[in-house]
Amino acid sequence: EEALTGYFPAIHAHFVPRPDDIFLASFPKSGTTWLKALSFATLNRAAHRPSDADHPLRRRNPHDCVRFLGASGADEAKDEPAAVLRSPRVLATHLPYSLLPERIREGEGSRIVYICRNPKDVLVSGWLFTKKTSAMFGLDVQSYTLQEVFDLFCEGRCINGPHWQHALEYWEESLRRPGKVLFLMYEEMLREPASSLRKLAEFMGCAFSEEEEDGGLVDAIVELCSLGELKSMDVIKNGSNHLGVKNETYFRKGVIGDWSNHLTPEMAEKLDKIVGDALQGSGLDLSSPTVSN
Ligand code: PAP
Repeated sequence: EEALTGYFPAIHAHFVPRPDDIFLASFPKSGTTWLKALSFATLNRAAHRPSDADHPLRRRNPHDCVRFLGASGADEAKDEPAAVLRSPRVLATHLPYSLLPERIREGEGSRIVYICRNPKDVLVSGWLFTKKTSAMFGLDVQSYTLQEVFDLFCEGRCINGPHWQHALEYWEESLRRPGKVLFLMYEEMLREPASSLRKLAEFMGCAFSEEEEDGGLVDAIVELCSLGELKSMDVIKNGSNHLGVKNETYFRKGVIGDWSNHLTPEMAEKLDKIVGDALQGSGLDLSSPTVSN
């Protein structure tokens, strides 16, 4: 814990959890932006109807509606301390479960929504994102090859890696404490967005009422948060975040299996084997993109 306090000073030293906090947890490039948009729109639907012309999601990147706590993003000790946010707070993290402060994991603990995605698509999405953002800052991207990124990813040498260990920790916790940890699959959400959103709302303690269902609210939120809709907004097309990264970089194709346009069959086979071996017996299967939970 002492070493971690030095490494992630904000989240470990300053953060005081509240019983009604909701954490959105993910390995980078697994659908974080989408999950942020969906949970924000759902929790704030009384104040902001999805049809509102000035809905915050029409004016801001979802990343600016739900902030990261800890390793990446605002420094809890300096700017925008989470303490000023109204309850229930929604905060996001890319940290592995085992590196979350004990205050979040132990006792009553906070509610955590984890979004998981097929690692081959995660890898390719991350490689393309890093190339694009590096080019924005004038860095040489020619030498940043997929082969090199692939080799490092397979060794688990990447931010928050290894991917499968990240997923497994949250998966096991979701089995142990299903009321506290919800495990969602990006691929399942793409296939069944409305039922996934209902599950998310219920878990967050704000299930949709019959009246809301009849009024088409679920579909309206799904539509507002869809890749196409968010991508078409001015703030996404023309804006940048506090790091100077263009908002549009967070929205690319958003499909299942784009890895096949980049990875060779041999690469896919190698990564599938590593992931399959690591997850054997866990009940979590990331080779096929579907999971029953
Ligand atoms: P982050 O870790 O930097 O926040 P994250 O949002 O987790 O990134 O992942 C980005 C991926 O989610 C991109 O996938 P792709 O590169 O394979 O296309 C992005 O396109 C996708 N994405 C972003 N917003 C949405 C959305 N509203 N619906 C579906 N997918 C989305």
